Amino acid sequence: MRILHTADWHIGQTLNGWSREAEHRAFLVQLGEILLREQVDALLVAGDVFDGLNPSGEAQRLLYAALAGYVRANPRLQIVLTSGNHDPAQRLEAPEAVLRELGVHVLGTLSRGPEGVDLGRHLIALRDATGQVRAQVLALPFLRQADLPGLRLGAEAGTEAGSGGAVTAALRALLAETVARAQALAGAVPLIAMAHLTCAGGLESAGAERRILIGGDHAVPPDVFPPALAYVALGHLHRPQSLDGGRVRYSGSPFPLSASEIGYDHGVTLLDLDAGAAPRHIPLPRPVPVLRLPARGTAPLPEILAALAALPPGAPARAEGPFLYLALAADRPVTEITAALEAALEPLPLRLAGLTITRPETAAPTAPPPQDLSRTTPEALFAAAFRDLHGCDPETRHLGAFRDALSEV
Ligand SMILES: [Mn+2]
Repeated sequence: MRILHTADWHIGQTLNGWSREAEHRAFLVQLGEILLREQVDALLVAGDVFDGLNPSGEAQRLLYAALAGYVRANPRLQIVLTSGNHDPAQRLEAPEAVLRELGVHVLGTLSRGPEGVDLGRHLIALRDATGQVRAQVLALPFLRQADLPGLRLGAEAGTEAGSGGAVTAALRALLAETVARAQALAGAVPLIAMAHLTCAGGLESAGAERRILIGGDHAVPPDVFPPALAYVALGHLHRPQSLDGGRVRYSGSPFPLSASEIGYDHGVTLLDLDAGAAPRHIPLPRPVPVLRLPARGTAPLPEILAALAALPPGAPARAEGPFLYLALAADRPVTEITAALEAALEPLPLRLAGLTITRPETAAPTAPPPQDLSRTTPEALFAAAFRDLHGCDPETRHLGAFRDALSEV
């Protein structure tokens, strides 16, 4: 019995206006090959299927075509998709009735019954090739504040730490009660969970995924997942990583979704229930290179231009070319930098994904100490700030604009 765990597809994502559809298409093809090659019985997608709350027709077409292809290639394949914080929860599960006929379960929102979480919907039996139930999966979507009974009282208690503790306590209670009922229904077969949240001890993917859980900056410890869960398939953090000895795991996203993720070993996770082995990470090739210049920190314009000139020749067309993040240290006026970059990038088949221009940090120690405000003028402060930002004195038109603004204060 083999289960493939993946998450954070972010179908429909764009970088600086550039579509990533070709990369998603390539990933979905690779995934189909892995499903067949590894003889996977069940595919779990733990949230952030789509990148935004309003996925385009193309994005939806891509998803459903891939799902149909997987089921066509292996009619016994079971697929479970849950929502992440990026997904349109209601829309994701709108085609639920049709997908169910194909063995595809989609859970965007948490359903409750008189007993609590509706296990008729959220507990899904996974069968092996012979049709025997070999595992049960408790499929939980991204949880919102209203999904955690008792949270509101604790959250209103005040402090950040207090509300974080309240989230953990409320989630712990929900999982304890739900898993206990699920375990009773599951009987002897392994119980697996899917969730989309930040788990403490997880390595953050800086800048890309805020610590989001139920509208706050909260991370929960891995032990909120009761020991009765043999495996917890998580989504939300884009770097593949194991917690609690591999029992709780982030599969990571299939490819970098921001500059901070370039160094991640992106892939999917294969879980072999019969072998009883640790989950196995299957790395994925990058459909398109994602570059950052420089690799770390910032560099001045001449260094960046030299690095651009040294890049190996890439794709024939820019629309398929590598993504490029640039981080420059401002050693001259910003307008001069952007003009030089535009000229340097024009003939290259690169897609600019992001550009930051910052003052070099070495400027800080040499900067004059803060002045006594009574001994300076607003205009002198403006001129100093302008020089600091652009590396030259403000022109008459800049001073004129400043005086206009000052007169309106
Ligand atoms: Mn995500």
